[in-house]
Amino acid sequence: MQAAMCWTVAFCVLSIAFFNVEGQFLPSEEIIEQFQQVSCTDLCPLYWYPHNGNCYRFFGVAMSWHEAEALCNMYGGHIASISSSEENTFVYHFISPFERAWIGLNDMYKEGTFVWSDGTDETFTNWAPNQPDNANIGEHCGEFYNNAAPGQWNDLPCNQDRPFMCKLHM
Ligand SMILES: [Ca+2]
Ligand SMILES: [Ca+2]
Repeated sequence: MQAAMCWTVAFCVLSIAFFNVEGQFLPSEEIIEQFQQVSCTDLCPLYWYPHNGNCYRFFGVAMSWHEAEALCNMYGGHIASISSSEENTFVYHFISPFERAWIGLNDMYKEGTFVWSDGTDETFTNWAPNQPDNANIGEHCGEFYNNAAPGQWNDLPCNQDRPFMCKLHM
């Protein structure tokens, strides 16, 4: 995947690097400037990490699920959805140093019916043992659980503060 991304970047660079619209060779400063402005569909915005056609950005500042979702919305994305074991491993790689972090899964609209905030079908789940349990006054937002269940999920009150990963569908 990394190699594919590099080839994509290389193609984008080459498409603008050698000649401008008048057919003149561009000096390196202009190449760099135009590269920063170029829009290639497989490239992610600055500070966003590409993976399997999507872009991801981890935010280490803890906030409520709704605040996190609103921040992701500002960038045109959502709290990361996870649709496969492979994607779960990828996202957890960024999150694991923080131990617990929000995911986009929630059942705030209908108790027990979990949906992803970005509309992804719930085809993959990775709940920790005995979760989701909707404990106490109710838990409606999903998170990566603690290190007792690495990479597995728990439902939690949405007003708790957690770091999170945003995801852009490209
Ligand atoms: Ca619930
Ligand atoms: Ca729970």
